[in-house]
Amino acid sequence: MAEITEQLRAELSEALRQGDADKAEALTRQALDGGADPLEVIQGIIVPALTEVGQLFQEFKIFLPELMLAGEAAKRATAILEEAIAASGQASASLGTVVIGTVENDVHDIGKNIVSTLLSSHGFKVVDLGRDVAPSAFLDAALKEQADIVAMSSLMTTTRPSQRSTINLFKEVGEREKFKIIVGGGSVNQQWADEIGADGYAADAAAAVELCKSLIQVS
Ligand code: B12
Repeated sequence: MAEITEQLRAELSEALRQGDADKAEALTRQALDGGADPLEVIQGIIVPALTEVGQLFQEFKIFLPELMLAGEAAKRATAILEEAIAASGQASASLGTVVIGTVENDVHDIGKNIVSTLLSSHGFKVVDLGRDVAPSAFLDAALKEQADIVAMSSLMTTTRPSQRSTINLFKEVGEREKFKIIVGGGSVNQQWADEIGADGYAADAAAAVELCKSLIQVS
């Protein structure tokens, strides 16, 4: 994989911060054409740029319109990178089924989409329920799809309690032991995962793949 030039790195970061979706898309294509590793573009450029945007938003240095533009630019860029990841993935036998979604009342789906794509490209069957997914919808899908793993993303401290409610619902109906339940997203950490009785937590998409493999004992 080719190194991403400093100039391209700086220009793409700036396009994302500015919320210039056309430029972000063009620069992402340029990076891929130059042989960049799509995951490195995500982890090394897009995540840090969005973290910075989030920080500026929190400090009232930018406002919702700018946040939305940056989100849209990042979404366009990651869609291209996800395509590249999907195209490079080997279509092997399914390692297992993962039902994934962003929890109720939370519309952040950029990170969840990256996790979905990477799991698919590593041989998992992924059933992506989208965003704003109610606890009952996770349960219904897990049963219907005979999932091995249920994966919940949450980006806000205000929505992460929904991960707990979902796990509790699985318990209430006596279905908790059938599934491995994992959590992730910007508002989540290992401590939270332990507190709510999840089977695992991972900080990024590559770690999520390793976690899923370890949970269903694939080496
Ligand atoms: C882009 C963005 C938006 C976009 C989302 C676009 C989209 N389609 O996703 C828009 C503009 C819509 C948005 C809206 C809002 N946002 Co916003 N947003 C962000 C921002 C800047 C980036 C999020 C992101 O995409 N990061 C990049 C991805 C790649 O990272 P990630 O999601 O963490 O995913 C990685 C890992 O966590 C992991 N992962 C993710 N999911 C999972 C799942 C599993 C199972 C596993 C194992 C791993 C895993 O893998 C991923 C890849 O490595 C964050 C800032 C931040 N620091 O996160 C704020 C942020 C999340 N938003 C915030 C807020 C407040 C809002 C709004 C309420 C603003 C408003 N006043 O309306 C609304 C919420 C609307 C709603 N009901 O959900 C706050 C939340 C604060 C809190 N309470 O915790 C943040 C933290 C900004 C801040 N610092 O204040 N937002």
